[in-house]
Amino acid sequence: MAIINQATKELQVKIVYYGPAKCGKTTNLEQVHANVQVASPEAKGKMVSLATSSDRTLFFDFMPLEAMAIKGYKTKFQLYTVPGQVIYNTTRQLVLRGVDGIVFVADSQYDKMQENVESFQNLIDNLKSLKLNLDDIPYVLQYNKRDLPNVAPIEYMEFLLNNRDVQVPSFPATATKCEGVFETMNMIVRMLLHKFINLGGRKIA
Ligand SMILES: Nc1nc2c(ncn2[C@@H]2O[C@H](COP(=O)(O)OP(=O)(O)OP(=O)(O)O)[C@@H](O)[C@H]2O)c(=O)[nH]1
Ligand SMILES: [Mg+2]
Repeated sequence: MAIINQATKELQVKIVYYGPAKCGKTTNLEQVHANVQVASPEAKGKMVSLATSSDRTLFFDFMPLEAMAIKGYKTKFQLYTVPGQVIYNTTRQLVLRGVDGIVFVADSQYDKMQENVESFQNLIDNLKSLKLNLDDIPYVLQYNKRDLPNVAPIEYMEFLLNNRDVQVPSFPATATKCEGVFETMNMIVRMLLHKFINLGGRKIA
């Protein structure tokens, strides 16, 4: 769970964007970086892409973001993406270490449904290998690329990906136009802060 430094009143939260290759994870981060409104220039760090070839992430993308989201606490959000290509599984496991919240980005194109489902199962398996259970981690779904002509209906994607005991918030998106990008991020942030406040409350009590 998040790193809470009581001395410096700092909360550090790690959010990982997960999903199949080319579904639009890096694009989400690029849009956040380009369009986020911050109180001061220092609040938004540089976006770092480690080992990228053309538009494929080979290691991860990283972007830090600071906010005074909870009274008295400086909150540092660390946004990461994983490489979606199947062969980079060890890297995905590495990036998932210490994860607090997950955005699962699915590709809405009909012919990507199998890849979406396999990537979602891969997420569950990789969390298991870290002794984590998806049911214990706040996560949201994003159905990206809604601008394309050959997309599956939202209901079908919900049936495939949002079918666990507890349904989670899901958002249609066109990341290239920044549609749905902030809706998705704001929700995972809200869920994480909620979890933190509840934990904090219990600790104080
Ligand atoms: N039409 C359309 N294209 C998109 C959308 N979002 C992303 N793309 C394009 O899809 C391609 C892949 O996007 P990325 O953001 O690099 O995908 P990724 O999930 O980071 O891919 P990996 O790093 O390989 O896992 C790029 O050419 C994007 O411009 C969208 O909403 N609509
Ligand atoms: Mg990428």
